[in-house]
Amino acid sequence: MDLVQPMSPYQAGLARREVDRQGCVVVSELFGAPLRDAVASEAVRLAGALGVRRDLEFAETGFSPRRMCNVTQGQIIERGVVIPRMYESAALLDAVSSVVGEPVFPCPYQPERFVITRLEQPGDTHGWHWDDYGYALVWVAECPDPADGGFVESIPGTAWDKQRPGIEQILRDSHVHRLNLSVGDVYLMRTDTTLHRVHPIERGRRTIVNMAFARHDELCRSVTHETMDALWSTPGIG
Ligand SMILES: O=C(O)CCC(=O)C(=O)O
Ligand SMILES: [Fe+2]
Repeated sequence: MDLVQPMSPYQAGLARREVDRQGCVVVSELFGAPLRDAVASEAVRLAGALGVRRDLEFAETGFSPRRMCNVTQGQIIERGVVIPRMYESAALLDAVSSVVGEPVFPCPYQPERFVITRLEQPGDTHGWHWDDYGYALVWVAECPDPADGGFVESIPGTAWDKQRPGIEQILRDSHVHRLNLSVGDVYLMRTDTTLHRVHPIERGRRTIVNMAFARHDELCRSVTHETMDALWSTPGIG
């Protein structure tokens, strides 16, 4: 079985237009259902076994809340098989590159390469933020019905000033796009210039794998990682 089923140039062009328009697009058709099931099962297993509860706010993102349980890249390498193998796949990099219309690369900062996040209590949310690198591919392993939250909200074409994030102002001035998701979906987001959050859940459980990819100019540029380092730090150490 091929791990990745590339899109035709026409489909990739449509998907790219969606990324330009709303910052993200569902690209589940790039992967067969057995592969998406395997990634989902591993994420659910690792979140259950290793997830660490977080309840944080960051000045760099206007004190938006992060209420969640998560699993680090190091833990996934140690105890996972499918997720690290997928991330290493050249076919995956090619598929993402063909959709976004530029080459993408494994994230130079290893801890940000792939992480698992679980929202599991009413009010849990991955609050408004930008990511440190250009693109994320997010695999949805568990997700409540959109009526119970857990959908993604996005504002593309926005820049992250870590000293003055100005999120309230952006929210006042912008149209907020909404991406409803179902179990088994995979979506792609332009994460460095899209302000985004996961709408708080009211019930149910939402578990995802986030795989991050860098743009060419991010490979040598110095990038700081304050929010990611704090959000996935080792309890008692970070
Ligand atoms: O949970 C999601 O769908 C998005 C997660 C996210 O934005 C992140 O991990 O940076
Ligand atoms: Fe993000």
